[in-house]
Amino acid sequence: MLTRRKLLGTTAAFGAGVAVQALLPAWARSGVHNNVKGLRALSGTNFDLIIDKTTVMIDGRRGHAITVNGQLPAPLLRFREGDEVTMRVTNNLEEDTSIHWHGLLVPFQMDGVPGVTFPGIKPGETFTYRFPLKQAGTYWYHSHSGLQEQSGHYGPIIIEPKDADPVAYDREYVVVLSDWTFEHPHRLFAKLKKMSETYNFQQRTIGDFFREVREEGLGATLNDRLMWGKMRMSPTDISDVTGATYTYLVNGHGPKDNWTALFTPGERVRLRFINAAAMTIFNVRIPGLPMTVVQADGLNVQPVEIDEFQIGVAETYDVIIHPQADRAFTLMCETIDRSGYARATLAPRPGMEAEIPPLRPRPLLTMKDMGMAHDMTTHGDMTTHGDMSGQDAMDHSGMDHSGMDHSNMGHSGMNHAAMGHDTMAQGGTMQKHNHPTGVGVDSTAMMPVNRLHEPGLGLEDVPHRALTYADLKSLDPNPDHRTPEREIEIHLTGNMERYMWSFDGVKFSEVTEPILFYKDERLRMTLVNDTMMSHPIHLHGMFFDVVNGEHHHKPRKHTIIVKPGEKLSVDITADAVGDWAFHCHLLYHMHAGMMQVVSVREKTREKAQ
Ligand SMILES: [Cu+2]
Repeated sequence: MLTRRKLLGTTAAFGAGVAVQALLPAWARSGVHNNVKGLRALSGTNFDLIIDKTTVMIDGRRGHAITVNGQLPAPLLRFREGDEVTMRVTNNLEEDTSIHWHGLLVPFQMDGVPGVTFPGIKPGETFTYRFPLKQAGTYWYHSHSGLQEQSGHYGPIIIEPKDADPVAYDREYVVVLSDWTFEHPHRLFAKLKKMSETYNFQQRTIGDFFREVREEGLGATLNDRLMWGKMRMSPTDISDVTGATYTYLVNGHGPKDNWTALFTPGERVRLRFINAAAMTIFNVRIPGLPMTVVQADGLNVQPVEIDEFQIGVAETYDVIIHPQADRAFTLMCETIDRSGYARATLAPRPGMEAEIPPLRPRPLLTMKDMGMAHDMTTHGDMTTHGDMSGQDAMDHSGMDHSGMDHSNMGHSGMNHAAMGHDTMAQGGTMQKHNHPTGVGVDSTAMMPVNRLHEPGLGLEDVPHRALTYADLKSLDPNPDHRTPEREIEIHLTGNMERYMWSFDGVKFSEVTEPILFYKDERLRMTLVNDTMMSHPIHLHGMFFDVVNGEHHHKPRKHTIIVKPGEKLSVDITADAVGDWAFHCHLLYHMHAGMMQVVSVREKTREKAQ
């Protein structure tokens, strides 16, 4: 067994540099001129995984990680569809741990969420997971205990298809994106609680103010500032943990470490992107090289060629690239708030590098991100604007929606035709909020819109093709074509300033009942994002069929980003009896309460009670 003492001994004997390469799983080592296939990834049906504390080097700095078999990221597990696998997980930490198999359809007792599906793995204990593999594709695994995921407890999974792979490629690499901090995650969380904008150093400056006054006029600029000030929000508040503390990693390598993947010009290379970050949404591009998306969240999609995509925390995308030139390319993974980047290199030979594009200007939030679909900031009629900031109508927390006088809002004076109401797929009227709106809810979206046809915050105006959820169509027809019998609406809520996060205004520790699904029913879940942040929402045990059109090739996902001010729907077939975690995959949002339990029960039994 690999103990911590032995690892430290290794470090002392060989020096940090050598030991660090040795700590990395073979597939994550830099410049290995080989396929992932055939390397020392763990494969087969029986696995021993040891959770321990390990010293790691990130961009030349020493840090303390929680690792699996001493590795950051954890070993690549290579399974085969149809096999039954057994994983013996031993906890060498001084605290409880767990492993959740993200996106895998397993019996709920094997799902690995402490307090929901099992008690967790105590220090010194070994827990045996055993389940059949019902699916193929790219997935990952991570701790569901405390904040361990932030410290390195995550790794990739590839499940080989039982039948021929519809995707042709000559070589493949796993690209695990993550965010690393040298701070202790609990300290980081405490700081967020104390002041949510601790890490938001990208405030607008007085220079910005005068530039805006020049462009927009003094009245409009002041009104805009007043409105943001009144709401106690900042339009630069895109991520609540930023590059101020994070180093962004590709396969455990910081930007300076520059993880390099080799190719021979003319080859078709499959890149399996996994966003294993705790808090970071990335925008991924390879300047000079188009990418063809072939898989999303483990399931094949109809190929779509793009130049950039946004990947939410916990999502996966497989892309094919076809580099012809004998030159290096930069794999550029810019954070959504543009406060930093993860970077790797694709090259014909080790040691080659390509230019790193500069970070693009940070995006600013708009009124649309507040669920004000009219996007009033872009309207010339600033009297409406002024009216709104001049009354307490903007104080959402204290607002009585039922009694709201719409004429005060200046709707009558608005040019509705010019506002793109046709895009309001589900939200043509004022949004209802039938949930508690106490101190934990500092805003509610009044006019949320469907934004599935938008590529994600900050990518609206890029001069190239950026992937949208509306572009995704599953390769196979959806297994269940039934029209949903029932719709449930769930609001993503929060109070940014107090760092409170919840569903329907109730944080997880105060939830009294699970969300009930009935066995084998087809239901529609509509998500309304009342906050100004993008939340990657994840349901365990079942896939979401993303309602991006009235066809039978809806993309099936385990995680979906709900954009600020967005209202979107997913259809679900409740075929997995048990209790399932349902949460925002931003780690500190989940930790603060943006989590619930979905309970799938037999309807007859429920009625009998
Ligand atoms: Cu969230």
